[in-house]
Amino acid sequence: PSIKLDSRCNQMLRNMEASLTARDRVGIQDFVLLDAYMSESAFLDNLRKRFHENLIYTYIGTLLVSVNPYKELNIYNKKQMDTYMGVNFFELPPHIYALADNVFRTMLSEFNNHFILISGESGAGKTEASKKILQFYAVSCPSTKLLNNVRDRLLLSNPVLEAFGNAKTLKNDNSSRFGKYMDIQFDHQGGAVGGHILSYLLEKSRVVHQNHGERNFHIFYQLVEGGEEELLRWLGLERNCQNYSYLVQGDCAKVSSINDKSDWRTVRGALSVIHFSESDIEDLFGIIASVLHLGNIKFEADVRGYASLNNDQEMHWVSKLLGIPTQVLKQGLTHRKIEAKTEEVLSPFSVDHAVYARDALAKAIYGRTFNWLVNKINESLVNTDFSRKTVIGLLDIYGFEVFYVNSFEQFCINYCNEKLQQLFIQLTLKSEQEEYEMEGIEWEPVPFFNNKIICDLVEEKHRGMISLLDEECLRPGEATDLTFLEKLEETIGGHPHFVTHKLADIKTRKTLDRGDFRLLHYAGEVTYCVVGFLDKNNDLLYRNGKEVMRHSLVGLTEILMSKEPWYVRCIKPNDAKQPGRFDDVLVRHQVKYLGLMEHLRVRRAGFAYRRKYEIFLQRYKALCPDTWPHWKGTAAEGVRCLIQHLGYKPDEYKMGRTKIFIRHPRTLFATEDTFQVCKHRLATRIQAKYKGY
Ligand code: AD9
Ligand code: MG
Repeated sequence: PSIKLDSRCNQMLRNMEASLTARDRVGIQDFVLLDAYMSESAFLDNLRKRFHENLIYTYIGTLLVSVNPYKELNIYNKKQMDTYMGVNFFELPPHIYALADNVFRTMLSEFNNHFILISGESGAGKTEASKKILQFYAVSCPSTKLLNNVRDRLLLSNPVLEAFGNAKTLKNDNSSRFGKYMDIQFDHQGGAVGGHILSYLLEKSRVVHQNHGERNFHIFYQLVEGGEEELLRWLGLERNCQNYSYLVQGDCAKVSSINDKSDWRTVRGALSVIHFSESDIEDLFGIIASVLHLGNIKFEADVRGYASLNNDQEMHWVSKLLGIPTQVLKQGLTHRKIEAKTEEVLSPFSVDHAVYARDALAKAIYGRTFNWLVNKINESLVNTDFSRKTVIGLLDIYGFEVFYVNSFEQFCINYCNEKLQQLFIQLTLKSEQEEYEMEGIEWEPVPFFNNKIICDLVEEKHRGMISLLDEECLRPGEATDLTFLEKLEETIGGHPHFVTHKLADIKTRKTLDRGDFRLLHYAGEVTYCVVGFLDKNNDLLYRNGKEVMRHSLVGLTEILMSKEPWYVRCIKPNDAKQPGRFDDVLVRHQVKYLGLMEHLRVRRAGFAYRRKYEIFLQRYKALCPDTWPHWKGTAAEGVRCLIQHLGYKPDEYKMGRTKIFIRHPRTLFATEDTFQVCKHRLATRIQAKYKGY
């Protein structure tokens, strides 16, 4: 017998060793489950280990950390979706499908609204993550013919919006150049019945200018490369991107990772599915082509130095495609109309002015077309049935970015990210800790950097950068980009997160050019060149009314605050867009500014679940003979009685003033499983009882 025992012990030891080696190799799948206090280096080690094993997902509780693999992994297929459908969150390895499924089932059981906030810097994988979630719902939701129509339109809105709103940048070959918030609406059985998309701040300047190594929006190249012969003839286009000045400024019309021809076919097919008639499609590409023709219009100085035009061919196409008489177009591009008391006077443009007017027209046309496109998609997703629905919102905006030269566009994008970080902080680090305090739960506060100070610097009324910029825009003729910079210096020069050349040496020991300012964002330092700020802001003011940037973002924050949040934090492993490369310095920096360590600390010390006593008791009271069917005392006493009956151990939960706090999700899952069994038994018993009737 002792020999037997020995060999069994050896076997057990071998098993333990194997599992330890496996854990050593693949790391742990939920940071919260690590027993020891975790250092940043240990956090990084775990991420790196998993990354090299192609395990790109790791949890911090219910938050999903995703590291961009920069290669296709065989984990996004129907079989995987089936595996994750309806399974408890922590039973399987971390996956974006597990998160999507958990959100979906929580929505169904609690009948409330949710949103998934996907964040991370440019190229970290946000857009891919949002597409994976949408694909999961498309496959996992109940399907009928009607629902399938909605599903197809939801799915196909993606390639269309990406074609018109994404472009190759230095950071990402498919970079989102607009912010997108999408609501998917579900009926009470979980069928996807409709949707709605909000778009934010499209980077229109890209239509007329691209930095070296970058492209214009994909759709232009798709049309020129993939458009049918007949269509191109009708639009007056040649099949050569090099012929169009708006397409070649970045000197990289061809990108190896992009197939414009096949993308064209996808977009063309998708447009038909989302209710675009043939005439809509003709109009749409007529306008896109007109932008290309506009870009080729050149001006020469006449004898008096004013702009003159002699591009008859281009003018002909623009006026044909936009339906504007050539004369009117010509005049509009070379003259300004000044309204005097009784008459209109035409004042001629210089060549520079005319180029400016041409570009402004191209940007305006494209911007409006994009809005029209979003509206059309929304019309096709609208649900006219007024019965109550719940929604899952998906937020995928452009990520934080720093280029060699950063302008107004980066200022807007980075401010957007600053706001989202603030929302994350408010909902997780701040309110979570405040809730423990309010509920009287013993709590050691976890310190964190609150970026509210930077949000305020940008958006504060009267003193914030946006207010100051708006004010300068209201002094036409007098104000310039440089007077704006001076005003910033005067008003916020002393702010710890703002630096101009005067103070650069003292504050950061790095010099700055006269026309630059630097912001110390939560995610890092960015130096902005002030040139163009007034113009671009004017354009926003003109388009959507005053304070558009702050309004649209405040509106978004409100939309999100009313829903239950879930998080995907995307990490970019290297700057070279290469598979298998994990740059420690780069990842460490992201782990830091994304607040992942703080989140982990709050999560580890805190409680994964909390429920109001009344709700908890109502749902689970059938599991204890003393609370079923009616509990006479207070809800808190009822819950105490119930969990004692269920055998909760003292360190698994805490009783707050109004809520029960449960440390690990698995405790709640076990209770929920028992409840499901109990419900099933009850239903069977009732069925048996009434069988005879
Ligand atoms: V930006 O802020 O819009 O510039 P995103 O959206 O964060 O950025 P995106 O999702 O577009 O980045 O990912 C960039 C590229 O990384 C993709 O085009 C893919 O080539 C690659 N990627 C990202 N996620 C995955 C993935 N889960 N599997 C494989 C991926 N490749
Ligand atoms: Mg994106």
